[in-house]
Amino acid sequence: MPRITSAKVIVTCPGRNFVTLKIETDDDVYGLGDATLNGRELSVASYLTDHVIPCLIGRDAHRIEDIWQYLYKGAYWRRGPVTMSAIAAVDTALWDIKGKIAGLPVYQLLGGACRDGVMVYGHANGKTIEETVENALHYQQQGYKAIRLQSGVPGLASTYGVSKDRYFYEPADADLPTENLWSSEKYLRSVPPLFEKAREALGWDVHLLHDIHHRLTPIEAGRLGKDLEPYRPFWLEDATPAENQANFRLIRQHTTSPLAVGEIFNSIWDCKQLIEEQLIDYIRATVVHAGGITHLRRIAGFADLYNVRTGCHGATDLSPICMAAALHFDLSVSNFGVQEYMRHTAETDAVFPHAYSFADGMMHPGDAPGLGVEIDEDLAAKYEYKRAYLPVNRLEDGSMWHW
Ligand code: CS2
Ligand code: MG
Repeated sequence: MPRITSAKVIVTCPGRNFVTLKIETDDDVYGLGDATLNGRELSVASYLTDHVIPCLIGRDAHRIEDIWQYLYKGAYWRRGPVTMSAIAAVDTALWDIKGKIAGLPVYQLLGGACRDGVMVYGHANGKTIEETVENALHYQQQGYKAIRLQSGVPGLASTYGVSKDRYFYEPADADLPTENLWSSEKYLRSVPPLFEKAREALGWDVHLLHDIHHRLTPIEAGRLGKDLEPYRPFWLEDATPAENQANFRLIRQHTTSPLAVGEIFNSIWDCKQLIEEQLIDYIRATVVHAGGITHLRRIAGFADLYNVRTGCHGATDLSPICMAAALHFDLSVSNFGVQEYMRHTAETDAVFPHAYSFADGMMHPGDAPGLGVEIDEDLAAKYEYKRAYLPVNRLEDGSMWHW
């Protein structure tokens, strides 16, 4: 058996912060797992270094399920983003090890490919509707079959999802949170014309997505969903905060626009009611924040019973290791829907050389044994951790709002 001999956490900042767990075995095989929690990175690094790594030494690296249960049940304190990101990092690294020892890409261990490639969606955005539509046309020309549309809101200085740079969107933008102003009224007026213009320019053979980023009340979300129905959105994401899962009943009663939620979920319990009452169509939980490949498969298996498909989060704060793990999962899971793909910068890709590839709107994890991602530790060491926070959001009267 491959015995775990050592493990360490690597924190690096090639343009943005990433936390990586590296587990080594006496077989000379090592595995990598992403442990990045945007804006709270060092808490997961400490959780791993101070509390998890000492418990791993000497264990059989092949016992993935048992180690998952050991870390989840054994801590007594269950769930939460820090705990679940740490467990995810261990789990991901162990799948990487198992694949390398077997000489197989991880998707083969998960049952093999059940599709030829993974449909991904890209992010088109702009300050105005015209700019966003123009940007979306570029994505369409590059072969994307699914495109997310986010546009500036007239009367608001800035909004979620609109980048300063044309192709790279990085929300964690300052060493203390910047403050944004928000108006749901202004926003609600701006989205239907965006979709109208986008359909005119892009036609109907492309999926169009939109992220509300938790900013509406359920009844407002119901109205937006209804207003967008003529443009057939692929999904409306994070329409309203989901701590109270029953809130989605109200949205569902008012619209047939498909709903996606869950990038901040970290366990099956965060979406149990949403799935079992069929209040959503896509579950956005992903490898790093929802307990690794092992737990994500459990969520997907449960979702499959209710015709809910997967749509893993894939923003730039999820490292290439998470991206690779998600692609192995996506390729092998029966109820796959779509995968988010926000390209990393060249600096990040150089630190994490990887086997996954993009062509014609589809991605593939590649056939290297394990996950097919490396970390260049010398290069990683050159980029020191730099505190960076997501912005906060206030209404125009100064009240705190959901970002
Ligand atoms: C997002 C993210 O990709 C998305 O849909 O909502 O950009 C999200 O804001 C960040 O991942 C937060 O860390
Ligand atoms: Mg989102």
